[in-house]
Amino acid sequence: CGGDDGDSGSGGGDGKLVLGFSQVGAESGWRTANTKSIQESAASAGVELKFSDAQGKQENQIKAIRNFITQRVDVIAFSPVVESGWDTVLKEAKDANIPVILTDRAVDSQDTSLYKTFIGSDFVLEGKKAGEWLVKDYEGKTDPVNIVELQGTPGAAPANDRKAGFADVIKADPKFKVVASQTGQFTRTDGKQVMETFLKAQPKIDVLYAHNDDMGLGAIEAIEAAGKKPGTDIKIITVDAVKDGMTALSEGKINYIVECSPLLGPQLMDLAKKVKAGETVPQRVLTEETTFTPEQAKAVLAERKY
Ligand code: GYE
Repeated sequence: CGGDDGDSGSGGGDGKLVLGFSQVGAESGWRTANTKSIQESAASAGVELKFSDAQGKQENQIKAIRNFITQRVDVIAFSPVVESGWDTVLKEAKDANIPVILTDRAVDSQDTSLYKTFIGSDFVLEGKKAGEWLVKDYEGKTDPVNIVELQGTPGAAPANDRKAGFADVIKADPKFKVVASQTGQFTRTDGKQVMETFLKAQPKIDVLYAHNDDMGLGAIEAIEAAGKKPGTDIKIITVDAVKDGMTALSEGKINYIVECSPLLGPQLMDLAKKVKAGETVPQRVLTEETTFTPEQAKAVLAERKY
């Protein structure tokens, strides 16, 4: 059906909505739960999902998006591995009349007409919540508090924003010092390795702030191997609240987790259908989230699905 330019996709032969989705990879428990949510809700919403795993590489995502354009899927959704560098391929999708939904992570494109909507968390707010817990925990104390930070993937929205939100809150009190901050790529392996180097290089670490549970869990192994008690000798704050993180929290090895929900599938299918039908959708759809202390983790652990 080449030659026509008006239609926004060929659709499935059986009238099913065809959704092309480019996922970041499988770097964390969060990501695994997110993939499962998207696959399961596509199946139950009767959406034909073309799923592509970018293995952490932007170039793979750009290729996948171009393939979706060639295949003329109805809607393209993706979770951008980094924030920058999307204008060209998004313009190609727009020119092909294929609507794009940003899922989980943002892009920094100035032209917001390049995508229909963005569904996901407020990562700055998550960083702020992490900082606020810390400020409260050290209330009334004056000694310096040495913090090490494990950042997510360089250039990714959740890494940039969780760092910024946290820094913004703790800067109000000069006793808080981030003495080391490095990427742990959102993975357990890197979290462990970078924490090992922090422990060797830093004479005194009071707090670890990890941008996700997996890096925190890797760091716990390094802390224990160094003969220290995670959660006691070094306080630990993480983001996500996946089951393994919540288990460590309930055991007192993590002190506080800021929740980031990976269960975006049902809302994504809903938005994809609306966008395909030409309905207007909000530019921004925010995920609802909470925070957990060890006591709260214990109370919900049994029912935690991911
Ligand atoms: O926090 C982290 C994952 O983009 C919100 O990516 C997501 C983040 C999540 O690897 O665990």
